[in-house]
Amino acid sequence: MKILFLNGPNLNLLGQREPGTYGSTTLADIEVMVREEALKRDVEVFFRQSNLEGDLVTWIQQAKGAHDVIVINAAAYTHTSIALRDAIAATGIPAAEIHLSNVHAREEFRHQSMIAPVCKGQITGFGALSYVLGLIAAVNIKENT
Ligand code: CA2
Repeated sequence: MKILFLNGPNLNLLGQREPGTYGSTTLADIEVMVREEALKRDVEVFFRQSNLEGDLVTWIQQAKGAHDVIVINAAAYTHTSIALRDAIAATGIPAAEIHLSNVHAREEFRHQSMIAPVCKGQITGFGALSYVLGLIAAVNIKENT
């Protein structure tokens, strides 16, 4: 089973700024946590981050035939990107949306997700644990599709 984790803009800054909102764990630390869990489940994990919308679109397109499930923290593009939504819908690869913070407890503009309707579900507000929960959800999605 191959699971692709996609990370959007500014998530490369995790652990360096705004620890009150996003915690003090870096994206590299989160990747280690996810890989430890993946090992227990005999799952292959691929981690990517970009600040560019087009990179994320390309990786979603390339996942077709290469990965079983996408776990995506699209960061701010969650709330704006029809391109990401169209890419997920077009490839037909099952996807799980994840967030570190609880987007529904924050500013109104974060309550709307462009990608939620084309994802299997949303995990939001559990900090770094959202990524591990995303892995568990992805395994479950794969086993049930
Ligand atoms: O809670 C999440 O995971 C978000 O996807 C994070 C995005 C935000 O735009 C979404 O509404 C919710 C922001 C990622 C930016 O990450 C930073 C990390 C450290 C310092 C500054 C930003």
